[in-house]
Amino acid sequence: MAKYSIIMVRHGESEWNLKNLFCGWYDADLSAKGIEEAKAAGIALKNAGYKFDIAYTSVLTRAQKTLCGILGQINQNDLPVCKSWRLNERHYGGLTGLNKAETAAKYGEEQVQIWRRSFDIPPPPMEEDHPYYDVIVKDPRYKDGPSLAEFPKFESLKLTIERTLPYWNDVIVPKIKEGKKILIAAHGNSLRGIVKYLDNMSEDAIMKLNLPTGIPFVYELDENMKPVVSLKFLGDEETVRKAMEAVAAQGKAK
Ligand code: DG2
Repeated sequence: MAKYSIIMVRHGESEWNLKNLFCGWYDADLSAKGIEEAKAAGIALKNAGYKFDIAYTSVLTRAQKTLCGILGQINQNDLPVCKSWRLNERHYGGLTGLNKAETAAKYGEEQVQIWRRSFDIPPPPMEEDHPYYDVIVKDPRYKDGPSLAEFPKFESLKLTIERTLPYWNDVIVPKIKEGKKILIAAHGNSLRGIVKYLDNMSEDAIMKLNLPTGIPFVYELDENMKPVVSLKFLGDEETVRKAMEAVAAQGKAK
């Protein structure tokens, strides 16, 4: 029997999703469509009657603005919000800023699929001469962590999960168990990590999961935090299916 329920949402479309660029820890803003997706997510939550006690998000603008857009719609602008780099997108390393379709044309769709969706094969590292190295590593939002020693130069999904799960287990789960109603606005891959963990998905199964932008999904959990309902999107099936396919297709050479 379900004891708890939690809502998660991948941010709305970002400027870099729109341009089809590997984004990772680069702080891309929401696109105009992304702002609308955030509002629509808020309206869907409002229509379903959701209210929250705490929200969690990453330190990246696209997730935070999505959260704000949602909170505006559900009249909860004053909701306590906790931000952590542990909910950031996976770090796309040396691929950051490259166009996904051009990268597929250059290295092959199969290689791009490995970089995007394999469980433990990371992208190439972001070297110090990378055009976005300084803007990311020296960003003051990371003054409280990660330390320079633990600052990622790249992340596979496995590595992403290793830094996201402690936050899930040590910070979010205790609040769920207190009975708090929780909303998480984060990223395609940090959320895929949580989904893989909750549903105990195989490495193969998680490869096939592409989370759409801006469509909230529900998990209902039993008293042992095991899912009773998994990945139930607040959107019609056809729209969700098409949105997932569009994300998968971003790695095609065109
Ligand atoms: C995308 C995910 O991250 O890309 O970093 O490019 O969720 O923050 O838009 P998000 C990125 P894929 O893993 O789907 O290629």
